[in-house]
Amino acid sequence: MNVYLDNNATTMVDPAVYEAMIPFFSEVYGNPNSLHRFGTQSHPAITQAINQTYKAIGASDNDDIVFTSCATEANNWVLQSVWIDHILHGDKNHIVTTEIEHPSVLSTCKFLEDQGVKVTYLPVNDQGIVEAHTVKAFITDKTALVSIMWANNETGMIFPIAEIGEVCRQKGVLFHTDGVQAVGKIPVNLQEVHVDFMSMSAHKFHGPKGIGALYIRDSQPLSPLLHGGDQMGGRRSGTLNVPYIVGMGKALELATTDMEAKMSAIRAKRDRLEDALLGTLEDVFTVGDRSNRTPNTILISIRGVEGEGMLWDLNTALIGASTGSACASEDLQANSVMLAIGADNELAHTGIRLSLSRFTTDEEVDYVIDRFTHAVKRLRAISSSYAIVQPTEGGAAAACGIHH
Ligand code: C6P
Repeated sequence: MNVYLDNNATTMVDPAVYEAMIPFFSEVYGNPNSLHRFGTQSHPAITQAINQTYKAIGASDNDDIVFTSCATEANNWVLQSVWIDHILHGDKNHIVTTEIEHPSVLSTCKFLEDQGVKVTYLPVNDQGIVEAHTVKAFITDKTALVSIMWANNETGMIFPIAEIGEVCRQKGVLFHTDGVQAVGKIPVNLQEVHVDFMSMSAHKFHGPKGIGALYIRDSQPLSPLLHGGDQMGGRRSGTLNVPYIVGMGKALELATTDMEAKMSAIRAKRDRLEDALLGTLEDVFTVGDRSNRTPNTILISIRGVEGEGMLWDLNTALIGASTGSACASEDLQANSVMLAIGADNELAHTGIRLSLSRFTTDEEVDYVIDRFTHAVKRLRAISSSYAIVQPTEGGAAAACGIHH
């Protein structure tokens, strides 16, 4: 049996999404900016995708949604353009973010620090999130932007975005959230929370890779990152990627229709898997209270078992998982999110991220419980260190908010 449990890295394209995209490769292929019918033919499908996207995230008519090549582009765009508009050409000099953002935010912040911007990287608490009062304490009259993810890609922990948005609104500071791991997994309604900018990526919710979007509240000005032919109302130049835009709209519609039922089904499988692993194995810990986690995610630590060794055994059993974010999977560093939460170095080398999707079956969950348990026992049996590595009473596991 092949089991894919790395859905926070990327997802399978839903067959219905693929079907919807096909005509726009070889039948309706005109440039949507052309005035002839080959170009204008695609307009209804683009409009439909835009409407599907607005509806899925609760955007209103005054807001803009601009399609990008990915969330990395959307994150770069917000941070770099706020720097240009409000720091280079304004009187601000400060950005607030967290220690555990995706590298597309953290590396851009490092780049901006090199340009002289002051960046505050807020530490996370033992649940791997930042509370609104902490954000409030670090906002100054020089703060141009707060950028905080909606849900973390490694732990699945959900940040209090409504409260943080309210703090930013009261303080008059722009608020960007990286919504990549939230959109399509948990309800996102931008009429109910105050967010100025939100990044999304279609391949995280069964859409194609290579398409994302930036939501912009109330048509706020934001200098473009890509200058050129003034597509998307001048916000992002470049010929529209019609098949992928159609795919993103369809994927969002599918993910958010009957969302509660879809989420409950995934959550039930995730909880069964988590309970079985925690119930069967000694010295294993999962990160964060699961009532505040995206319903598909488990980050599990296994004392005495290196994450990479575990991945190898799982891969041999045809199970795809990860030690954390896919873009950090080629180094053998400790999991930086676990370290930020307070895990010790040894524990932070043992994290395995299991992320399910609506296509994960009960049979697959049973198979993973069996093979995972087998792999842990095998690796511990050949480990020279496991026998002497024992958790201390109320020690690292409790201190880092890792739940047993
Ligand atoms: N995280 C993971 O394994 P792109 O690649 O641009 O579509 O999405 C980037 C991105 C931005 N923000 C968050 C919170 C993300 O999780 C990701 C992608 C993958 O966790 C690949 S590194």
